[in-house]
Amino acid sequence: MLLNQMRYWFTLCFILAWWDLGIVSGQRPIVPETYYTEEHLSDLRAEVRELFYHAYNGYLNYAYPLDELQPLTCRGVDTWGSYSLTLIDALSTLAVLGNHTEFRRVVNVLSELSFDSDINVSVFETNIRIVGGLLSAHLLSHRSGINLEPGWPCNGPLLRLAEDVAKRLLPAFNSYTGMPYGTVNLRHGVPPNETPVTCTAGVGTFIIEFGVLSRLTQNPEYEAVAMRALKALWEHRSGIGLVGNHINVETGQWIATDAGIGAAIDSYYEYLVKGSALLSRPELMEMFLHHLDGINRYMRKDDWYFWVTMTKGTVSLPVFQNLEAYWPGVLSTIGKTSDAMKSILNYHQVLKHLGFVPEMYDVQQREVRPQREGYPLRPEFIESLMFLYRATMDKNLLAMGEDVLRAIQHSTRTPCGYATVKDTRDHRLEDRMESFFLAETTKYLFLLFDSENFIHGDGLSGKPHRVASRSCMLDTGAYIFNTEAHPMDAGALDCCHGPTERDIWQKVWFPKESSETSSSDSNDDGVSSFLSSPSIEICNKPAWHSFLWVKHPLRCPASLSASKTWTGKRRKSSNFSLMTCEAAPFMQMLCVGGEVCDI
Ligand code: DMJ
Repeated sequence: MLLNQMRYWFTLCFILAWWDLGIVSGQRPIVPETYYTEEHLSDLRAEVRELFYHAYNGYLNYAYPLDELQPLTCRGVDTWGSYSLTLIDALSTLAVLGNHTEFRRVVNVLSELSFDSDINVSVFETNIRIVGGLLSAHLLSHRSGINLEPGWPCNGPLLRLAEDVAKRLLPAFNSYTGMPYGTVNLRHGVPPNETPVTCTAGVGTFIIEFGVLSRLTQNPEYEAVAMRALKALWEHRSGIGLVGNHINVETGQWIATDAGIGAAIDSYYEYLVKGSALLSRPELMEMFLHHLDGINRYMRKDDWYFWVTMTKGTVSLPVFQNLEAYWPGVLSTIGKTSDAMKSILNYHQVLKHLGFVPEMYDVQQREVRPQREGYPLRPEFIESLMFLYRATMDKNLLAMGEDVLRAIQHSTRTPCGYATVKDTRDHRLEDRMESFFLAETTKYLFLLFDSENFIHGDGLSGKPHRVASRSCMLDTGAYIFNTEAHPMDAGALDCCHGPTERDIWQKVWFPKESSETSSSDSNDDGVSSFLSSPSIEICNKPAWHSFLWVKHPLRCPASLSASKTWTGKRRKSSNFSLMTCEAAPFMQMLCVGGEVCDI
């Protein structure tokens, strides 16, 4: 009996150790190296392609021009804004799939679209899905054979459309703190009686879209409002480096103080990392790393991330949310692949248990949380698989991706599309197909199985492009995905003059005055005093250069370039590296794109 028990424990320990060594290090995979041959992968790509078109055609046939398809009743419905949302959200996926004919057709259709409507919309959703979708399509349009306007990518019809929408969102940022309200009316601005309470992600998820807009159009306003909102959030972080999940944008008071990495906060963290790389802003990466310390210290338990109180860090909710599953993807892009792998294995256990990752899973009880048992076809888990696979090439990640594909095909397919799972315990369906299914879930699935896709360029080659006297390099693989999976080619930002750093910060600090003052009359003293405020350092001081080579150094106002302005809460150790060597493959792509280089 004792011997049997010992044998059992010995075998179990052996299996666990093997599992840990094999999968976590990526050296001895469970999936044999011979599996996932090119032929197999080609079949998987064909299957994802078919899946995409089944849903896309279902939308066109039954729902367009309304926002979304109702896949059980085969009808359409307006959800987020009455602006043909799914069509715009799906556009960059058409480019990734290489369907240039349909891409061109949709671009033509969009030229008729007007956003001058008397409707209230979510500032966050409109930004990530519509502004992000249009900007990404604008930057990808050179691939589709569209006749480009002279001066592209610094102008063009999709850019103008994106700017038109962004302009309609700008009134939301006119709050006392600079953090945006959650809703605007596309014609009349912030509705009277709008609540001043916005979620953290709703404040901190603009720098990618608004940064790209400013760099392409030379109008500093967009990047400035996004930076101002980020700065305000940062200044309201707790003493242990965490942020809550809802804040009053007029007073700066936290209204919901639970801190996590998921719902209502998620893309704030994502945008610090991606915004830093896309726009060569190391200060955003430093902010992220500061938060990461707090997250690892207080939230991380056995590679799950629990909700904790933002000031004390005590666990308030020991759950895993589907929306948290983007986190291993973010960790992969900064080189923390081992941490990423451990969490993805946890999440995969949930998938194996229920078939899908539910909205909320109680880690201690090992069951779904009541009221949060659905799966609305979200992308986060597959998104992380894709990023982690690019970083490790561990074929177990392909197998996990195939698990997702099988589950979607088996349980959610309907005669005209794919439907939300209402309850992951019995796979009952509900009549909704969110637009992110075509923007993100299908795109990440395809990209997971398509190593040769142009998106995965290795940074060693690109397509030179010239606009007037400026030259830039396109299509190097330096693609940064916004949180709706719309890829932005970082190299394209170098094609346009963009505003100066001074113009941007002038606007951040003097939003009202600067709209009436040209940058040449700028007030040096004012800007300088802001730059030296004890919050974030916005210029690239020597300390940064020792970690990171920035090909185009951040444009500090000349008067400040020699000054030492850092007085904020700096990490004690000065020898940490912003981009670890493990992150080099990812950063290399940005390097050729003219962005951040690895060290
Ligand atoms: C998408 O709209 C975005 O990925 C957002 O960041 C979170 N929610 C959905 C997908 O789940």
